[in-house]
Amino acid sequence: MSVYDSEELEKVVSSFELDGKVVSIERFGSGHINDSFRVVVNEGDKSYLLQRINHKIFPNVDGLMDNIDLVTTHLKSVLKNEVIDVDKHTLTIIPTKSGAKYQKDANGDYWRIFILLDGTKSYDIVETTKQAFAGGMAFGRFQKQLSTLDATQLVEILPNFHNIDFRLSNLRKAIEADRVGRLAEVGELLDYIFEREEKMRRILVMAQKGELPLRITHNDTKFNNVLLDQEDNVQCVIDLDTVMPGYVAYDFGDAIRTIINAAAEDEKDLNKVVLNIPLFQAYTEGYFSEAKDFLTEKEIESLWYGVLLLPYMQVVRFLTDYIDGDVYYKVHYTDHNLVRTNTQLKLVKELEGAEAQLREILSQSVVTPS
Ligand code: GN1
Ligand code: MG
Repeated sequence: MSVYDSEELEKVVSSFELDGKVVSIERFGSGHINDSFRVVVNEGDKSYLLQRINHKIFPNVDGLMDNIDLVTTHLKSVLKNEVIDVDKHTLTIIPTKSGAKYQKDANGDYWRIFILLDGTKSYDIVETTKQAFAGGMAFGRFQKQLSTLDATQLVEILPNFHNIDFRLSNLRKAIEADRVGRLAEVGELLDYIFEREEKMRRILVMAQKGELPLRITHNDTKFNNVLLDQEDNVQCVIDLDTVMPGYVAYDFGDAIRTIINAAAEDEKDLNKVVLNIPLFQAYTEGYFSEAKDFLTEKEIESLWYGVLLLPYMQVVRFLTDYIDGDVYYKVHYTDHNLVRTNTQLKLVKELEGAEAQLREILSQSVVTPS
């Protein structure tokens, strides 16, 4: 993780248009990609979220910020008919003093600031069915609100992001190169992954047949990317870096991956990686309460494939990064990516074991009004 001294950070912050004098700047959040800081000012009722954009991963910073601007402007225009304080329900970009959406510093790093929504809660592990239901509503509503934005205006900021063929091809390249000599440790995992290759291509196959509409999706629907208010009602969807055209099943599956797992994404004790099925049901009901009207039958059919695919895709991605020598995700200890791989793999196995039960809940939730 990069280290910054406070002078550097203050200098960066001073190029933005903030309401008040900066009192403190502290590390914030648990993202694997960008570096985040909370900036507190001495006036007004706002704090700010300062982020260093990881431009190795997002080389098109202009496209990235233009996407977020388009999306948040659209969401605000929809929200203004529904809520009083629009800025509490979607991200707000704070421009620099010269009116830009980000600031480049002398080291070539890119920085941006959003309003930080104080008084909200986010969860790495979901605790109650109320939270899970709210998460389902949040992402269902997000997709619904963006269904009226022209998808061709958005840049495909990370091409092939959820394309499993692309992810498996990257894994094969990593295996071939074996850059840091870790391949010997991962043999059995590879058998497991490649045995499931065809099964995990179902969404791609449906899409290739023209059965799935391309919509604007979030593409990083981890549960901690939903902010809930103090009473655990939906407040705001955050982390809009990967918003781009995609299939709804990807968002559904990635959310379920974090909701249904009773343990953390990187839990070392695999006995703790078990399914919390009531949370699955609650999320699904929350999601359908918002999304039922616009989803097609084929999209509804694809949701289950997303549930299996997204944890599997994380297995492939974490393992690729482990073999490559940890060049993509932040890691907090040597084997972190391997631990993440094993945790997600255990989750895929659990999901496969509960397939009949989970699919039954899915089809019940779509017909039951919530
Ligand atoms: C990364 O930004 P963050 O940490 O929420 C990753 C996601 C993964 C996630 C796994 C741009 O998200 O795709 O699902 O880690 N983001 C990118 O926790 O690769
Ligand atoms: Mg992210």
